[in-house]
Amino acid sequence: GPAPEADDNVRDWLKSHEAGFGHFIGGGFRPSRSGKTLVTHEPATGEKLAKIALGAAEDIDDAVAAAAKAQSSWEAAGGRQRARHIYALARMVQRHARLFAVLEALDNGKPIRETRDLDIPLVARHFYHHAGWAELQDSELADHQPLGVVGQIIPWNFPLLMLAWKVAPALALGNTVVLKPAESTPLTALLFAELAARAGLPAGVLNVVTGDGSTGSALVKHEGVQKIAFTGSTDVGRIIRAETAGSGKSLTLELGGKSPFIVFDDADMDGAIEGVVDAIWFNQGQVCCAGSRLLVHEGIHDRFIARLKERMDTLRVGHPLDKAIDMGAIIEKSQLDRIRTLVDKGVEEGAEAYTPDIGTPKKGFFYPPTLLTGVEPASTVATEEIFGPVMVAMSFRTPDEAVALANNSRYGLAASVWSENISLALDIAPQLKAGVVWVNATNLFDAAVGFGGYRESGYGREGGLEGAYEYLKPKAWAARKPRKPA
Ligand code: TXE
Repeated sequence: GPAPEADDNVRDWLKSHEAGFGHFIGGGFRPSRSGKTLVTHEPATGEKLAKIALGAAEDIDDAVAAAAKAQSSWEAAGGRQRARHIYALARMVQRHARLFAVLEALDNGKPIRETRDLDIPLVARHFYHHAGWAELQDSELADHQPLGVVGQIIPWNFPLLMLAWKVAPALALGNTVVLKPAESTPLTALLFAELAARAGLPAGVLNVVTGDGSTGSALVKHEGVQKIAFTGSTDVGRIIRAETAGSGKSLTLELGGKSPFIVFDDADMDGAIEGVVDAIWFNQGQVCCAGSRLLVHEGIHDRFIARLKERMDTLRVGHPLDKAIDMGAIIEKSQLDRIRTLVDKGVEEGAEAYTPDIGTPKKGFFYPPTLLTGVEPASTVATEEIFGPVMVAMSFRTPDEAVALANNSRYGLAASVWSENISLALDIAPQLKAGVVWVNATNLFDAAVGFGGYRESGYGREGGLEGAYEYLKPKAWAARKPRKPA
């Protein structure tokens, strides 16, 4: 393919931090107290990308202290004043959109087309939207109070977007934040912090402590933190739930998924094929709400699968900065190994695997788009989250069977229904156990809509009014009329 676009600005920025990135605490950068560091890699090449600080309990202490110190004035500033800061962050993201988009593509391995057209614009939209909530807080939400210092732990699949989902509502509604980015993708959070300070965000309001699971765990256990908001694996979600139980901390968890993508025999076939591409090959399938279980009506199953394979033959896998590619790199070697193991397991359990003969780069961590057909509903690949570019396909006979298959999961994040018969789609949608149902569409997100799961996909919502309430505590109050003196 064409040579990847070079980006001098991003390379310059990385070069200026060659000695290593610090934690962002109390408005400035500083190394870990222990002096310990971690190295991050570029998924597309496997080469070293940056050196970051490895945070431990004492760094979390510093960050929580800085947030606690900033809390009262941030809260007292009121909604109007906070809204100004949040609007400034939104504009700052837009002004540096290109820098963020290229850095995110390098750090995560996802296509620049996605970071440029989806991730970064959605990040800006989240800050604009939540600036609106800050404005309204003094009136509409006046009977609610901020929680205080909140701890936020985010994953690597949408690094800056997950920051926005968490930081925008928390700050807008008067809380202060200690954020722990994923160990493999901390760079856009660090750039965000650097630019936020320049955009005038008061010191201590947002703190970023980098590190791994042990750093996250120290944040979860810190007594000065009023709430933990976590997005990541279901296993870690379970640990955090246990660790916060009885602590009085609020908790929101956004965990894994195995979302169904249901195609009825009267569906618009071209639309549904493009829907599948978006559902499972967007971001290399590393999407919590990826439509990863394809349920097709038996009457069109074979034709649909044949068409899908033809479409797969046209997908291009390559360097994230190449604008002509559809899929970039997998985040790291361990995830690549996990995907391989699961696909092998699927074949062992009787499924047939299809991968187009399109080639993938030799260097770096790449996996081709893959389709497993003839999958048994109870098999490993039909029930476990693969978190990679692998679709598993099954067929159904009746709408009831489609619903039963769709709900046969311990997860419940999203679902997608394809039919030209709107009464059928509207009959199916409420029966699906999922936090969001898309009809003749997939992966639609907006800052105004609460996102979150049923069952083991977690609880709590991010975005919109429901998401705003997750960062507030309601206050009921009543007073007796003073008695008149006799
Ligand atoms: O997630 P982890 P990993 C799923 C997906 C993937 C699997 C493993 O199936 O294959 O998880 O990915 C921090 N206390 N998802 O290992 O470990 C960690 O440092 C506190 C789905 O990357 O859950 C990182 O910042 N924090 C998901 C964050 O948690 C801890 C997105 C997520 O990492 C911690 C990512 C601990 N004990 C993976 N251990 C989604 N819902 O979108 C780790 N962390």
